[in-house]
Amino acid sequence: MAIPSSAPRYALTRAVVVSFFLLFISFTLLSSYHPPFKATLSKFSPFITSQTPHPPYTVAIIYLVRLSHADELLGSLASVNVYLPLRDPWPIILFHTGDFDDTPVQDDFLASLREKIGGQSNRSQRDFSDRVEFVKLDWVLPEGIPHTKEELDPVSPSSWPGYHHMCAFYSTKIFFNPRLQDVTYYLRMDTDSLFLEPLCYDPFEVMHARQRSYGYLGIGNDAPVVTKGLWRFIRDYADSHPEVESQLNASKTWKWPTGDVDLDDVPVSGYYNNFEIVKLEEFRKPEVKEWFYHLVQYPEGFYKWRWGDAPLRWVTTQMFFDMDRETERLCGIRYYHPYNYLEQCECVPLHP
Ligand SMILES: Nc1nc2c(ncn2[C@@H]2O[C@H](COP(=O)(O)OP(=O)(O)O)[C@@H](O)[C@H]2O)c(=O)[nH]1
Ligand SMILES: *[C@@H]1O[C@H](CO)[C@@H](O)[C@H](O)[C@H]1NC(C)=O
Ligand SMILES: *[C@@H]1O[C@H](CO)[C@@H](O)[C@H](O)[C@H]1NC(C)=O
Ligand SMILES: [Mg+2]
Repeated sequence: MAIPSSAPRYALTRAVVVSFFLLFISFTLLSSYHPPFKATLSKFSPFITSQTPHPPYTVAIIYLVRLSHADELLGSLASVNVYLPLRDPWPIILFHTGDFDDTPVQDDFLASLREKIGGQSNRSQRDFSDRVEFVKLDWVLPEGIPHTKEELDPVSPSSWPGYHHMCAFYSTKIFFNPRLQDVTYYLRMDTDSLFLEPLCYDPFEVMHARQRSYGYLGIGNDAPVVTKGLWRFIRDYADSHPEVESQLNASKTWKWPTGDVDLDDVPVSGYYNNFEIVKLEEFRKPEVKEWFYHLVQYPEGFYKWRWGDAPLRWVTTQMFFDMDRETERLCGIRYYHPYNYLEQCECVPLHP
């Protein structure tokens, strides 16, 4: 297995093999796990009339949430409610790590949401708040790395381990979450993501009509301080996977660092994936899974070096997708998230 040359040797312990194996088992279990998604959908049957046949895909709007950021989340949800025109009332899934576990906490939050978006609305439509689901995640530090901050000495220690868990979750685990098993597309939002104006199309209809695998708003890059070792890790993977290397070679938008540079000074591009639309099955293909296995076999990547989900999403799409045919820059979405610099492009309706 190729790992960055600077990597401490304790990465390759038995424990890592064990956690790799557990992940493999959980991936395998997924094929036999059927979450109650059909049942959930039927909740919305008032919507599905003969005029609106069921679309050939399913959708979930997903957030990773914290009770401490509930107000921010309410604002974001309210913007989804008013500005996102969706042909169906898709579920809104709030992934949390325990702080939303108690029913009174959930009920309080939903009451605040109803208050925020105008209370009980027109009963011809199911309330927005009825579409909200809470799904608990169990975050445990992987084996093979020290479990204390002092010993591990992570980059960005003040946000460790929550932020680092978040990066690992969105980079690899999300695609295999049991709740998303039967979901075709997810839309991710952050609690600090906001839609600012109505959108002139349903973005899932666009993804479906154009057969896209990944929808995004813009591209930036992470600071080199949080991508230490990542270029070398990618280089090693390409060296041992010729099909990945030729895909990268063929991409017009992929640029290997050139010249006499310290790789750790070269930024890695990244989608501003605090908004993203993902066609899940495309990220579950065997060759993509193999890349994810490789990442989780090197837990220092997320937990010590704080590699982010934004650059990793960029690298993953570049490695496995035809960027022209499978990714879509979604235009006309007026959107705000701190520190994202989005160039606007015009909103063109899908069926003008
Ligand atoms: N449960 C939980 N969620 C987190 C944690 N850190 C970040 N998140 C969530 O992950 C998403 C991205 O985090 P955010 O702070 O917005 O990161 P940024 O966009 O990179 O500045 C947000 O929806 C946060 O609510 C954490 O420690 N625990
Ligand atoms: C309820 O929705 C229907 C159909 O969209 C609309 O005609 C009606 O005016 C709405 N009523 C209220 C009270 O908002
Ligand atoms: C990719 O490009 C590099 C540099 O041009 C070349 O050395 C390498 O052989 C190419 N690899 C594949 C698999 O096409
Ligand atoms: Mg954010």
